Amino acid sequence: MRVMSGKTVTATLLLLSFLLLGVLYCYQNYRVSVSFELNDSRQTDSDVLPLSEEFHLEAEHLRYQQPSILIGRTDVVTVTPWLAPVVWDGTFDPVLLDGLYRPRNISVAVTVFAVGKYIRFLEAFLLTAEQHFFVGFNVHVYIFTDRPNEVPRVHMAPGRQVTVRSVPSSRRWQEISARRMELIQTLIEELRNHKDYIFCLDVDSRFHGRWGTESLGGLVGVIHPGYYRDQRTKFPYERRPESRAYLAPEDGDFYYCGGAFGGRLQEVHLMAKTCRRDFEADARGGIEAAWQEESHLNRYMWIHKPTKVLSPEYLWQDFKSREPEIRLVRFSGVAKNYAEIRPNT
Ligand code: UD2
Repeated sequence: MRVMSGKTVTATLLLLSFLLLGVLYCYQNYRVSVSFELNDSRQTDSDVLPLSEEFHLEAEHLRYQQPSILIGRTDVVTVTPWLAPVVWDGTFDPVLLDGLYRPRNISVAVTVFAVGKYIRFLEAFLLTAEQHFFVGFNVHVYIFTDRPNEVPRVHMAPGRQVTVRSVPSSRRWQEISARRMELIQTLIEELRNHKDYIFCLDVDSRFHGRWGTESLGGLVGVIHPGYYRDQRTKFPYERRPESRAYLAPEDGDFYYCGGAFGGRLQEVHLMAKTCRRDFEADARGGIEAAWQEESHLNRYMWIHKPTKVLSPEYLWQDFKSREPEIRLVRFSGVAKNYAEIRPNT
C-alpha cells in the first residue's frame, strides 16, 4: 500500500472542506426558498388587503339581462372625457345594480333644508322619496328647519327614518343657501362611521321616478337642466377673479346643480369643507359668488372631477318643457313664485 505524502493529504483535506461548504450553501438556499413558498401558500385573512366597498361588488348568484357593448343609448354622451359614467335612462340595469349593492347593506343619508315658507314643500318631498328614492335600502333624511313643529309626519318604510335639526331663520335667502355647506360638513363629521353615502337635495322638488343605486359614486355631480345645451362661456359661473369661485371663460366642464349632489361621505365632506372655507374667505373680502354655494361647487367640481355624473333626469324643472333626450324625469323642482316664498327678493 502506498503511503500518501504530506502535500497530498493537505490538498485532499482542502478539497473535502470546499465540497462540504458547497453542500451547506446549497442546503441553506433550498431551505430559504421552501420557507418562502410555505409562507405564500399559508396566507391568512390578516394578509388580505381591505377591499374597497365601492368597487368590490359580487354578482355570483344574480340573474339579469345580458349586457351589450354594441347596443345602447346613442343619442346622448354616456361617459365624460375623464371616463366617469354619465347616468341616463337605458345606461344601467336597476335589477343588477340593486342586487350588487343589497348584500353590502349600505346606508344613505339625505340632507334637505326647509327654512321659512319652504316648509310647505317638505311633505311632497318626503312622500315621493318614499316611493322612488333608494326603495328597499336604508335611508336617513336629515331635515334642517326653523319650524320643527311644522314638519309633517310621513310614514316611512322599515330601515328608513327622519331626523329634524333646528336652524335659525334668516332674512336673506342667499344666507340659507350659503350655510348649507357648513351644516353638511358638520353633519358628516357626526355621521362619519355610520353612513356610507350622502345626497344633498333641494326641498322644493319631488321625485317622479327611480333614483337609486345607479347614482352611487365617490363624488357625484348632477348636470343642471338649464344649461346643458350651452357653450361653457354661457354658464353662470362666478366670473369675477376676486372670488374664490372664479372660473375663466375657457374653464369648466359642465354646469352642475347646487340643488342635488352627493357621493361617499369622505368626498362630500372635503367638498363641503372647501366650499365653506372659500365662501367665508369671499365674505371676509366683501364678495358673494353669483350663485352662492352652487358657484363654489362648480369650481370645486371643475378641479376635482366627479366620479359619476347624473344627467338632468336627476334634477329637472317642472316649468321646463321636456327635451327628446329626457326619456324620464326622476326628480324635478316645482314651479314657485320666488317673490312670495323667499324672505327677500
Ligand atoms: C338654485 C339651485 C339651488 C341653489 C340656488 C342658489 C338648482 C335646481 N337649484 O335654486 O340649489 O344653488 O339656486 O343659491 O340647482 N331654502 C329654504 N328657504 C328659503 C330659501 C331657500 O329652505 O327661504 C332652501 C331650500 O332647501 C331650497 C334651497 O334652499 O330648495 C335652494 O333655494 P331655492 O330653491 O330658492 O333656489 P333656486 O330655486 O333658485
